[in-house]
Amino acid sequence: MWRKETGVPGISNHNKAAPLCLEAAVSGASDVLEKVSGPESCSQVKLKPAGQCGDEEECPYQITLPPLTIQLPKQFRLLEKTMKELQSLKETVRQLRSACMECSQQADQSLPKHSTVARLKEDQSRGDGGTRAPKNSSTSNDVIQEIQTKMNRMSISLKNARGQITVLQGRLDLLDGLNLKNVEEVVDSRVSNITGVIDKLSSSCSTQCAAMGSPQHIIAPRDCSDYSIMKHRKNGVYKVIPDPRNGTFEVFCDMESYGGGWTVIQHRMNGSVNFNRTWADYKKGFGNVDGEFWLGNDRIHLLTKAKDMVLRVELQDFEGVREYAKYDQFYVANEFLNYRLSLSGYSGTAGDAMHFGKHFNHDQKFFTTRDKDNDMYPSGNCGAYYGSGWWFDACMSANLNGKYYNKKYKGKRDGIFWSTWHNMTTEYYLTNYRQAFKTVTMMIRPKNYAP
Ligand SMILES: [Ca+2]
Repeated sequence: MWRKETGVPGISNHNKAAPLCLEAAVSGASDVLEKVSGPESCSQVKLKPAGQCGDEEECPYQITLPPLTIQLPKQFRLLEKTMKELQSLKETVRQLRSACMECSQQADQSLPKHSTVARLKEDQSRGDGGTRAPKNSSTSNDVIQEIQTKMNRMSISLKNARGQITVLQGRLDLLDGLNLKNVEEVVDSRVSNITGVIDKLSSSCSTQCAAMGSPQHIIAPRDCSDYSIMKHRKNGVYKVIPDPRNGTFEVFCDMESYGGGWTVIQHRMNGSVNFNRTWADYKKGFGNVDGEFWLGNDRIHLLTKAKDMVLRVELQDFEGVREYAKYDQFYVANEFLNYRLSLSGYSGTAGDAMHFGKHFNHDQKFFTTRDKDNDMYPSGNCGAYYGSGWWFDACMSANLNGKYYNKKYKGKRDGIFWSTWHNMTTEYYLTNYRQAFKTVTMMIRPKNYAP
């Protein structure tokens, strides 16, 4: 129920003649307004004089009326609500109209002029402007349709792009899943194998070329085994030419031990030569080939690429004990591949110290010197620590280029080392004495050599 204490708007101005006004307002609308104050409220009506009577028989009186309460039916409230809704609807229509006008203006501006002009011309040429909707409206409809089409196209492109992104994301996830280290290892070993094959091919080619170019058909001795075949049976220094393009150099040949034909690539016998050397020294070689020496990584590479080579390591301690380790395959890659070592097929008595286990394996390792760290030890340089150039892992189970000790020693194991030597297990602690070796020899011979 809607109540009004002081009257209905539009009525309050006529408070002085309330009954009259009520009558006026009620006339024709008696079903809307209802006077609720009963007859007894009339007794509260007070009338008192308000001044002297005038000359024209009129006397001023003041009339006081009781408060008026009017109850209106709920339909009246609905009416007001409807009015409000109508008002808001009107406002919405107005806003829509203005928005529509703005929109069509923008579309006209953004569209290429020729298309609008063309469409207008088209409309004019049809001559049906009069019977159709006004031209402006038709044009704006077209514009809206065109925008719609463009938006559809953009939405499709967007959907396609999203699809492509999803596919790419999938591929990225796959790549993430691959262990990069495994990939590196596979690539490394493939490169190493390929390099080996290329080296062999290039070597056999250059040998053939040299043989064909020479009228006497004399093949230059590529290593000591060629001298052995030519019946040279004496140990000593010989000139070899493993690759005609790289010239000759001197090597020491062991023609007497184990069938002869051995090209010596390293020898230790008295500690007269310092083996704690730089990359350049190990590359070029140092010492004297008829004394202590390292033949040089470039030369070792040339010798092992010319033929499939076998390596024999000879060790002798200060008690005169001799042991050996033989490897059926021995190859040293070029400098570009950091003279990577390939070594397999062990036999012998000294034990396979070059493949000590999963964590100490010198096969497929790069050469490291104190000034060039290619080892597998991330927080330091094994070459610098052990004062040697070698195919270090992280770091070693064998190191034939370590320091030369004249007798057993204590402390850092930086001497000549072969971890599988028969009594090596007794020197686990730093307080123990370490094995020292009197002589070490590394020598190679072609795998198919027949003495
Ligand atoms: Ca390192």
